Amino acid sequence: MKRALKGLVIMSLALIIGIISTGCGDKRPILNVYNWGDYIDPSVIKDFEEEFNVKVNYNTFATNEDMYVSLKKGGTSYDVAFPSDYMIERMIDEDMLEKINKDNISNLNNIEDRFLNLDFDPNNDYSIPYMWGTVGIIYNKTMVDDVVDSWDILWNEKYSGQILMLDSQRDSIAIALKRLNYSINSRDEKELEKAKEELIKQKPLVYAYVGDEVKDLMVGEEAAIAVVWSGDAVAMIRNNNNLEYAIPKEGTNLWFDNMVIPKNAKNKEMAEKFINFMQRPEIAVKNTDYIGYSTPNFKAKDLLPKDIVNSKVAYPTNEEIANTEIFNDPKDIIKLYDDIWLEIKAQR
Ligand code: N2P
Repeated sequence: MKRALKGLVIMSLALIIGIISTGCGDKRPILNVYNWGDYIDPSVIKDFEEEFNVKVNYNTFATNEDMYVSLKKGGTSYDVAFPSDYMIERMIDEDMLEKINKDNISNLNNIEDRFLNLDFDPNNDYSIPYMWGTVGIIYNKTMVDDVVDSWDILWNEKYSGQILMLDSQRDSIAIALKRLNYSINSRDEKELEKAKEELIKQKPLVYAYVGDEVKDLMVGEEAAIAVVWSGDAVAMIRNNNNLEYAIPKEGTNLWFDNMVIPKNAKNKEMAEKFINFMQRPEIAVKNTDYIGYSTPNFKAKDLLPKDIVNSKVAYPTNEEIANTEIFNDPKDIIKLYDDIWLEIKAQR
């Protein structure tokens, strides 16, 4: 009797372990995707899972630097990630990316030429465009009575406690550099030091350094001015028409977020299917419409409502982005950037 009971316990345990290890009977292959927060229409993940009979494990990050650190640490091996230009450059240099077989990305034909073969990945061997945009200032017209055409407004004491900055080292340092009329890719220690001092000086005026929360704070009129990525500005203006977006006259950053396959990906074939899926016109439209960001996909653009395509925030003219710079990887001076950021964040 005792023996029979023991056998039963062992058998049930084995069964339970079996069920847990196969994910409650879920035999679908897994695709691990690592993207920015608020950067996809969740129904697109479902659509992909259903069509390809795969389970998508979806995780998010807030900045390129966070994404880089977690990929370097290993832990989860991701099949698809969404870094920006300068971070792609770095990841290629550090041999962190798989080459993409472009024969499997037929929807690359839907991408406008100006988003292809950019310096950070000259043949798109490692990355396929997802979204693009600018960095600018969003402000509430009922709370700001100055003309917003310069980064200076972020240092205006009149708005003390009502200013939101991006919790992103590269973007914040770039703003301070631009305001001083330096390049956002400055490698000059003195220039970088000055940018740091300016951000430290500004800190008492700053309500908070924020990520995706910026949208709720600005829509809810809890702050007057914020530094944002253009797509978030589109999303915010949709929900509060007191808000307006401006690209400062000193110039700004023009950025490109692409999809990549990290080196230790376990499901490269499915990763390429996912990347290609994301650039199907109707899928790109879903994402663009949901998140507010700008698509590089001209076939998707044709399907978008006219007011979005004509939005100067999402689709600025060449003239409006003439005074922009694309980030480069700081390479050997990355530690200087990291140290500057740590020092700024440590200030009270
Ligand atoms: C979305 C983040 C957008 C990424 N929350 C800008 N590069």
